[in-house]
Amino acid sequence: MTNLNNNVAGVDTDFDVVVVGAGFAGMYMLYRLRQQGMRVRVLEAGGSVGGTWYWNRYPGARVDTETMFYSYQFSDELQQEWEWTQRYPSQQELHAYAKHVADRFDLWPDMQFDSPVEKTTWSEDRQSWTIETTDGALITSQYCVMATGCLSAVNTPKYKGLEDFSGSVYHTARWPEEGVDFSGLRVAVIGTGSSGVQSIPVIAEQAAQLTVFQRTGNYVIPAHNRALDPEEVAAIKADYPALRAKASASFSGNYFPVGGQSAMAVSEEERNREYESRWQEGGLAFMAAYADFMTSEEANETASEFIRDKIRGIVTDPATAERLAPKQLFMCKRLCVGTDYYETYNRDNVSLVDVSETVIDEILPEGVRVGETVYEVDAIVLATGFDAMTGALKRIDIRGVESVSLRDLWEDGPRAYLGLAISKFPNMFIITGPGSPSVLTNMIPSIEQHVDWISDCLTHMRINGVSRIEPELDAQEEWVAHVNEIADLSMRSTCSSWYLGSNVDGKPRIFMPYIGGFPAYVRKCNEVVEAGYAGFAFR
Ligand code: NA7
Repeated sequence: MTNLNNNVAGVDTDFDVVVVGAGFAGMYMLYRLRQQGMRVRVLEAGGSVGGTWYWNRYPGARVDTETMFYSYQFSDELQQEWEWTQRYPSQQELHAYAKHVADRFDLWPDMQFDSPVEKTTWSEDRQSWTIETTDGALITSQYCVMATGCLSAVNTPKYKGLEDFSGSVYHTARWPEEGVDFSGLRVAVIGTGSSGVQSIPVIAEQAAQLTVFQRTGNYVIPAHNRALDPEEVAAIKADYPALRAKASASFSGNYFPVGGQSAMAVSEEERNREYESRWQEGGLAFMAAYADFMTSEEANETASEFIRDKIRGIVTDPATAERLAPKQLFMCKRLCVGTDYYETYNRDNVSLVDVSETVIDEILPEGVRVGETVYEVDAIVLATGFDAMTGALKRIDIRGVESVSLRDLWEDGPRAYLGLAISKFPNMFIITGPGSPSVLTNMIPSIEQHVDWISDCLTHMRINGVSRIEPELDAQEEWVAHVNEIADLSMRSTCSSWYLGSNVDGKPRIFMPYIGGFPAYVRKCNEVVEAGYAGFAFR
């Protein structure tokens, strides 16, 4: 073990902070900590920066949030100089942006790639973390920041026979860097969440035959992706701080018009005009048309039925249209944004198999068996998503005070104070952890808010000569109770989604993100600081 004998606040460690993950959270954390003069090492499992935008290289992968606002705002020079080309840029463009950020701020020397972290162990004697990578290397650090991402631990269903399939199997979130050529092949796509919705139309254009296996039909709003107009970009850049502040003041941290009234407060004609206008505009703004989609079934049904009607109008085969039409509440699952998604089912080489009741029984060497039918294919694409929010943390063997295991502590669901830190895990922070708004918001502003909070906290500790921080159990339990209580007020917690962990066999059913909105959450974090870091114990 190297020991660089760096003495910070009386603690001998190789580094002041180890950051796990070099996605947008890990990169900005590194930038901030280095500005504070800290010695930092970032450990990243992948081969480059970008996190989500490194791994999700599947055909058609692009962000579903308008990128002029889904981007860093911590550096005005960066946001002024970087030129986005599209309203919803591709994975390649987002990855290029991540690399540009690493170049521009000279982040590379402090980041180590192809270094998955296997274990992190707290030592009360040494007051430091020992972090172990899969190749057995050990480093010590006074603090450990988990920037491991909310949607990074891949969910691969345990289909009987999958390993004996005679063709190739791909997961959308682990796509080969060199790409895949499906020309002339019969392809199965399993899963119709965002990754399936984005990849299906692109794969359909190349494959000889595409069979989509759908367990749940999703609501898909057209993206209407387009090249950004230089005048529009210039206008946003001229007013960036004010527009960013406006976005941060909105419930989801997004920059789009939010309808504050009930869907039932207006006439059917007016409602449908509003839905039509948002459908034509495209994107996630559809979900902000009215305020009560998640509290009134009646309001929800109006939006659901509008979209089902759109599907019936687009898909020419009525039986396929009915299979595609979502049955669950609108917005209960994450809303999808797509390009030619429903239109793709009008192609002669595309068919849809409903596996909601008759499920996929097994994978045979020649294909996918559903009940008595075998669908012969040459390649299988698993667009089956993630073990969201807790998966990336639980896959690391994290040991806190007295060697307590995070996996054991979170067996019945995650418990974290503000989604930022965990009792019994001193000097460890999580960026956008469970119990914070995270995936219900525009992720990059949420990441920046957490990174800023953590950086300020470490500065506070240094100024005050303290070297150990840990949430008090009471404060944590109170926050977790609050997170659950407000989740129960929303219909979002009533159906199956990865927000609740219900996509992963055996995962406890707990609504994991904080549903009270970005502004309320930021206020709470600030109040905690103003009250002298209320709920945290320092030593
Ligand atoms: P999602 O949204 O979790 O979608 C995964 C899809 O895979 C979804 O349709 C699942 O059906 C389906 N799935 C999962 N397991 C199975 C099994 N065993 N059999 C059949 N179908 C299955 O993941 P994505 O990668 O598409 O998107 C994740 C997020 O990334 C997205 O929300 C955006 O925020 C960006 P289910 O709905 O569970 O019935």
